[in-house]
Amino acid sequence: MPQLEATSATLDFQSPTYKDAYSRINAIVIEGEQEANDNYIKLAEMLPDCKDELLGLAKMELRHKKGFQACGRNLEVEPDMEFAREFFSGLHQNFQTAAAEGKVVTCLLIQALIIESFAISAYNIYIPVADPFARKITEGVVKDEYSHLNFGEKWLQAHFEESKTELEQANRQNLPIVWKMLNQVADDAKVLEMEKEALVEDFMIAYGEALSTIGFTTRDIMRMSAYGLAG
Ligand code: Y39
Ligand code: FE
Ligand code: FE
Ligand code: FE
Repeated sequence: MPQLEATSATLDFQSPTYKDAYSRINAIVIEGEQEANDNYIKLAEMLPDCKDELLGLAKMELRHKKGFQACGRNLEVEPDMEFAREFFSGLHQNFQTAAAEGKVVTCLLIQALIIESFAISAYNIYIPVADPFARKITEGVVKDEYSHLNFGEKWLQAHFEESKTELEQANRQNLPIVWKMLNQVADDAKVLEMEKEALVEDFMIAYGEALSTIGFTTRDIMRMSAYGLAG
């Protein structure tokens, strides 16, 4: 049987179990998009040369947020925003601290590499199992997320030598938080038929490719990817 048919036959988007899991996943995505908006506005202040481009990315994130709010309303799900704020608090705190210290490289790693790679993996894995309304919205959103990742890659590639040490340190500090977040969301994701193994794999492909584009060697990437994996 084709996989898409098998999938839609087993998922009931109106079941209490689905809607309960969706109330947290949908909230995570809404909160993530709002924080991405805030982060690109902050980055626009930190990188005046790229101000217009970054404010453009910030605007896209607000559109994404509105799209995902519509997905929740469509299923008559109330997003659990308190859960979502707690979910993002580690990366949020680290971004705020880095911004206050003027550490633009760390801010770019957190938002434009880590969070964007997380978004790309989650959205690509969600699309085939989403309800038809959310699928349409998410297909439009994921295209934008590649352009956000691309912004970070281009900037960090152009400043690789002077950014390398800070990137390694920021990776070491923030990658373990991502594994923690993935573990925290794994059970709810499974209810939506999104497998944790697939999320991890797609995240590492997007993030590893970005590190390679920026200038890290395969050996560097292997070493950097190992942080927090055990936890
Ligand atoms: O750049 C962006 O738009 C990123 C903020 C959005 C974050 C998406 C985080 C998705 C995690 C969902 C986990 C579901 C299994
Ligand atoms: Fe987005
Ligand atoms: Fe984005
Ligand atoms: Fe790329």
